[in-house]
Amino acid sequence: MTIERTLVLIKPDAVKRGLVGEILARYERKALRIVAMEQREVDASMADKHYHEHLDRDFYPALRSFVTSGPLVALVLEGDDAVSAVRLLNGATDGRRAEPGSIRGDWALSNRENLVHGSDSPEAAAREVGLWFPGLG
Ligand code: IDP
Repeated sequence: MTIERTLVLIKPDAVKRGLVGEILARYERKALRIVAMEQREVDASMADKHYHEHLDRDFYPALRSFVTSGPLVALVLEGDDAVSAVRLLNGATDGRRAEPGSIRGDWALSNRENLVHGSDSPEAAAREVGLWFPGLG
C-alpha cells in the first residue's frame, strides 16, 4: 500500500457549470480523503507557476486565460496510489476522447476546458501541493 497525496483543481468551467458537487462525489466515493480544499481566484503568476512546464506551448496563453477566468476549487486528496487513481477518474486530457465513466468522458467535450486537473506523478504532486497549500506538512 502506497499512501499518496495529490493536487486536484476543479477548473473554472466546472465551477461555472455547477459540477463541483458531482465531481467531489466521484473522488469521495472512490474512498479518497479530502485533506484540504479551498475555492480560489487564480492570477497569471499563479497559473504560470502551476503550469510551468507548459509555458512555451502554443496552447498556453489560452490555457492561462481559461484558468484565470473565474473561481476554481483546489484540493488535496489522499489515498492508496492517489496520483494514478485520480488520473483514471479524471480520464484522458481531451474530453472528446476521454473514456465514458470518467469525469472528462462524461462531462467534457474540449481539449482545454476539461473540468479537472490531477498531478501527473508523485514528484509533481509534492511540488503542486506545496505551491497551492504551503501550510501542509
Ligand atoms: P492533463 O491535465 O491531462 O495532465 P496536460 O498535457 O498536462 O494534461 O495539459 C494541461 C492542460 O492544458 C490540460 O488539462 C488542458 O486544459 C490544456 N491542454 C492540453 N493540451 C491542450 C491542447 O492541445 N489545446 C488546448 N489546451 C490543452
